[in-house]
Amino acid sequence: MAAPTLSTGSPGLSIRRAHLLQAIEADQPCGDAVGCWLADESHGADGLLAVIDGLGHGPEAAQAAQVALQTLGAAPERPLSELFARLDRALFATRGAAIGLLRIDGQRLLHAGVGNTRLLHWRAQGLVRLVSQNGIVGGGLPSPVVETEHPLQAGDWLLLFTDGLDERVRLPLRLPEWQRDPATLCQHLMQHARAGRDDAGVMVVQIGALA
Ligand SMILES: [Mn+2]
Repeated sequence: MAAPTLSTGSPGLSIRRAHLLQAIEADQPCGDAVGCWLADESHGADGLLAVIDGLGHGPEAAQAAQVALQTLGAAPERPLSELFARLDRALFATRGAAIGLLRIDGQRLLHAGVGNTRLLHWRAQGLVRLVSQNGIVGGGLPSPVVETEHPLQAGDWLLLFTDGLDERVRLPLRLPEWQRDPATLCQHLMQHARAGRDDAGVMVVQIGALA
């Protein structure tokens, strides 16, 4: 598990994040993956977040997830629709994947998702589910890939996870320990929302105000 990181230093929003991946078989690679590429690691929250579920599980799912990570990492600044086109081409030779992407751009949150990944925008007013389109990245995209825009502000959380976790998870309150250490929210979700026999992956992102 990676330690959460804190970025500060420019006008706008700050980001702290943590993630947790769990393969169903301890001796197998995990077919789920998450990625985060910030425009400037030391300044603010602007950047790209990804959650990836290589279809099925085991080495072939893990390979699809790694190809997706490499493809996103090569040009994370590109528009979400272009990233999905690149991903669909790159994953054609693999088993394919479900992928959800979030772009943080100032106080705008852009979302596009294809396949069965889950993205929750947790605000003071409650949980907002960002809906993905049906399809398999690498198996022909929906046309068009739909991008939606949402306001983002300090105090929001973003929860990105695969279908190894149940998106009906209830989060009635924010525990102080989650605010102190987002990794504890990853652990909570893994313990309380694990669903079925599948790999599971979750990344939590805490949006704050830059000092
Ligand atoms: Mn899955």
